[in-house]
Amino acid sequence: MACDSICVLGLGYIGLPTASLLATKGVKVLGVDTSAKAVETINAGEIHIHEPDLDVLVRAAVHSGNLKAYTEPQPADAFIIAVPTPVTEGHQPDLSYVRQAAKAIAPVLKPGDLVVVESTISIGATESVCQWIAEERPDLALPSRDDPSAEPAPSRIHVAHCPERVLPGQILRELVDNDRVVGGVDPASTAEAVELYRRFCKGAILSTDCRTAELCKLCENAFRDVNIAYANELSMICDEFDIDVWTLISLANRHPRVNILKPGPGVGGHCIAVDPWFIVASTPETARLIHRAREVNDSKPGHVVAAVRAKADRLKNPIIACLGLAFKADVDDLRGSPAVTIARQLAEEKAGTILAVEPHIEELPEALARCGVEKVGLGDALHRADVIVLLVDHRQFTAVDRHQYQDKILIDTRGAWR
Ligand code: SAJ
Repeated sequence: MACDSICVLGLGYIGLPTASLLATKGVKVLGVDTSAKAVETINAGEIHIHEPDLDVLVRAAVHSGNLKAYTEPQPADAFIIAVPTPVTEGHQPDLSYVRQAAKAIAPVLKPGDLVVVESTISIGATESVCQWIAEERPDLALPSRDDPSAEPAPSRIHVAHCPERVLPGQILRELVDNDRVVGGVDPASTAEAVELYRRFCKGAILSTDCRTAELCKLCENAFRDVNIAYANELSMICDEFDIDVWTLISLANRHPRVNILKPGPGVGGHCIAVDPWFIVASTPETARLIHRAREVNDSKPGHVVAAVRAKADRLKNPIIACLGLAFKADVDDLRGSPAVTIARQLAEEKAGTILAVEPHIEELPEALARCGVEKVGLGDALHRADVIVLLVDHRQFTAVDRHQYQDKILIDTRGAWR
């Protein structure tokens, strides 16, 4: 494929690193984001999100002249859609951003172009992208899964799914090193997309069809969710019998075929706690285990709140310090964080004076500030609190010597102070 220019839609945690990486490989990249502020920041060679080393990469990409950001899609040879796909309150996939992106690129598409969806999507959604484009551009021939051997028409475009798989905090390394799964709507689309990813991926590029690629991404995150649910359920069983779950798991994991994950305050972020719902929404009767695992993990913050209250309620005017608000260690991302849910619930239930320590953010989220949570530094929290709840294993917290705080009640939801 003669792919001289790539338009990346959505310059967030996936789109911006991908766009910058491609630009530093000499490809002309046209980044698109609906946020004018993000576009302005990127064009100044700066970043609007936090990810290790991303600032250096973006600066290099912009200064090379190969990356420029816009608020509207630009003509290119290939299009990568990396926009959010949240779930609604009722746990239904919300593909509206993907639909908007597909409709937005339709006017600038030309025969021979490639469209790749990297966003996590429901089974069948890559084919929906074809349909959304066809509605805008009846002059273009779209690939068909039902007729893969159809003769390529001169007006044909290619459409594929290549789900992103990178771990926040390690995005730049994983973007290059991870294996990628590429599923085209037809074999020609798969082949075109494989070529594109070969340009910057060192990992294997694995070809399949679009539906398999869609479910592959979903089942990876659901696998993780189910396994974390198992660990979380065990932790709740252990609490009933006064058994230390960390000791239990470390013993069980000495079995050659057992590898239990870590319990925690719940599962957060915008991937593992979200993607299993895509499977449940498509197959509500069949995806029973996946559904139940989601419920188990979602119940864990409430269990932690009850455990904190069981101790704090015995004290008069207790001061409770919540260490960490991010969804996992050493990131600044508070999206879907169980730690935020716990701090908020403790404050709303008036369990005591609630202090929160989060070294990665400047200001408390509005929802926490509104219910009276106080943001303090680590030293202040450790000094003032009667109850210290470790919610995130940020390196600043795991370095704390718990033996210095024997006179306080310590609740370690991450097993970091063992
Ligand atoms: N967690 C536990 N116990 C564990 C592991 C994780 O409680 O043993 C919790 C974390 O604290 C966090 C949540 O699970 O709240 C998710 O964290 P994570 O680090 O496991 O995963 P994410 O959400 O940051 O990234 C995942 C990755 N998927 C898999 O590992 C299968 C990543 O590769 C995906 O690209 C990403 O989702 C995504 O974008 O879908």
